[in-house]
Amino acid sequence: MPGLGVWEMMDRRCFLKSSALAALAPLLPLRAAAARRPNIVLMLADDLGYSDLGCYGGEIQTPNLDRLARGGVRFAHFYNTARCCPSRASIMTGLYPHQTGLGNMTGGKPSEFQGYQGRINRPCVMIPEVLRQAGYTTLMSGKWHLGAPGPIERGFEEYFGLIHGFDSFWDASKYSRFPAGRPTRTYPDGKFYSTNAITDYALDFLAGARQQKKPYFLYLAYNAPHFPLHAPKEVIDKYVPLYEKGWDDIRRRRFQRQRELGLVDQRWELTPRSVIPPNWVATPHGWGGKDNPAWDSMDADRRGDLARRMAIFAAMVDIMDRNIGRLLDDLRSHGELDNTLVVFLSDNGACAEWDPWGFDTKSGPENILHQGAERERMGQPGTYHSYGSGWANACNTPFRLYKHYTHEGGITTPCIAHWPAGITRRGAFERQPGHIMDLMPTFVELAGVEYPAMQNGVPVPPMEGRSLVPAFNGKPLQRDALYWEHEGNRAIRAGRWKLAAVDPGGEWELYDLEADPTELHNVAASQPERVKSMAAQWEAWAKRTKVIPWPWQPQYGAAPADPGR
Ligand SMILES: [Ca+2]
Repeated sequence: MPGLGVWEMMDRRCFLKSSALAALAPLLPLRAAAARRPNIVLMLADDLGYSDLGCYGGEIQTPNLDRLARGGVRFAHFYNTARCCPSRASIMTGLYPHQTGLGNMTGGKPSEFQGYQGRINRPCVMIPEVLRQAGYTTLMSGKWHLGAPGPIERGFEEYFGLIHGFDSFWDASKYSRFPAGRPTRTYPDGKFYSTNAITDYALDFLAGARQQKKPYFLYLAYNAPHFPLHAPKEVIDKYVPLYEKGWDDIRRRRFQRQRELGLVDQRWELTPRSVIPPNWVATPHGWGGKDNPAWDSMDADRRGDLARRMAIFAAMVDIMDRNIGRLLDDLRSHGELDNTLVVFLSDNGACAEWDPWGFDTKSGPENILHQGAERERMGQPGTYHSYGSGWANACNTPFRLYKHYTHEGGITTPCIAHWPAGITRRGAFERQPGHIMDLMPTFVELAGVEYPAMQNGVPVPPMEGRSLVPAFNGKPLQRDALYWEHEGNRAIRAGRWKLAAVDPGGEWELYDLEADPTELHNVAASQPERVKSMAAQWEAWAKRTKVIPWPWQPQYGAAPADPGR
C-alpha cells in the first residue's frame, strides 16, 4: 500500500528492527563508480504564467531561457499544484503535497486534518537529503517557503534567500544566509535587488562546490515575479509601450506566437477572457463571478496604471532571465553545461489576486489609481503592487483561471529540460504530461541512488512521481492518472480525460483534453458514467493521500452552504 498508510500500520517490533537497519545502512550510490553523474540545477520561478517566456509565446525578452529551450526539451503539459507551498513540498519530496502535511500553506496551528498540518512531516525525505547521501554537494539560493525545519536542517549545505513566502525585492534585511556564520555579501545602499543577489550567492556556492570535486545539486528558487512588483525603473520603462496595447491584444499575440512555435495546433481554442471567481476582495468590489473587463472598456487613467503594473512584472521576468544567463555562462565557462541537467519551471499559474485592478500597500482590498509622477515611481523601493486578474489571464494564455485553481491556467507551467549529454532532442516539445513530483524520482535515477525506504527508523512514503528520464527522449511514462486538490478546487487527469471542479462544493466538469486542451467544452452531462468513475477514482486517491477530510466548507461530498456561490 503506497502513501502514509505504510508507516501508520507499523508495529513496535517492526519499528525497532527497521530502526536498527537504518542506523547501519546509509544510502549508497547504486553506481558509485559512475564518474559522469550529471550536476543538477533546478530553477524555479514564482507565479510565472504558462506563456510568459518567449519560448512559450510571450513577448517578454527571455533570450537565455529561449536558448535553453532550443537546446533541450519543452514540456507542453507540465503540471504543478496551483500554489507556492504545496508545489515546493511536492517538488522536494516526490509526493502529493497533502502526504507531506502541506496541502495548504505553512504556518498556523497544527490542524486536526492530517494533510493540512502546515509543516512537512518528518518521515518525508527531501531531494537534498537524498542527493547529499549520494555524494552530491547540495546548494540552495532563493525562496524556501516550506516552514520549519529549514533548508540546512533538510539537507542543504549552503543557503541564501527568503525563508518566507514573499517580501520586498529591494530590502536585503528580509533575506537570510545559513548556516549562521558563513560569509555574506554586502551591497551598497540602493544596490540590493533580490533576483541579482540570489544569483550572486548561487555563483559563490558553485565556486565553493567546485573545490570539492563532487557533482552538485543547485536549487535556484527565484521569488520573481511574485508580488510585490519591484524592478529597476529603466527596465520597466522599456516595457510600458508594449502593455499600453492592453491584455486583449497581448492574449491574441501570445496565442498567435504559440501557433507559430508549434506549441499549439488547430485543436486549441483561445479561451474568452476568464471569470473572476468570487473571493474576499472581488466580491465586495463587485467583480466576483464577472469576467475580466475588455481593455477598451476602461478609461485611459486605469489603462495607464494597469500597463505600468504589467511592465513591472515583465521587467522582473526579464531580469530573472538575465540572471539565468549569468548562471548558464558560469556553467559554460567551467565546461559543465554539457553534463548538467538544468530544469526550469514555475510553482503555479499566474496570480489573479484578487480582481482586475490589482492591489496596493499589501495583499487585500486597497487599490490606488496611480497617475503622473506617482505612476512613474511604481515598482521602486517602498512601493507595493500586484497586477490583478486581467493580466494574470493574459500570462496564462491560452488557458482559463489562475493560481489557486486546478483548471489548466492554475496548474500548467512552462518546463524546460536541458542536458546535452543526456537529452538528444533539441528544441522539441514533449506532449506527455509531467508533474513537479516527478523531479525527485528523476534526480534519484540520475544520481544512481536508491530512494530510502527508511529514515531515522521511520518508513518513508514511497515516491508518487515517475522519473522523467524516458520522457526527455520521447519515451512513454507509465502512469494511470494525476490528481490535484487545493482549497477545495479539484482535478484528476487520466489520459485524455480531465475532471475538474472549482470550490469545495463545485460540480465536476469533464473535458477531453485531446480535442479541447483549453477546457472550453464541458461534456459532463453527456458522459455521466465517466464522471462517476473518475470522481470515485479521485475520491479513493483523496482518502489515501489525506486530502479528505479537508478543512474547507462544505465538507467533501456535502451540499454547498450557499448554492449560488
Ligand atoms: Ca507561487
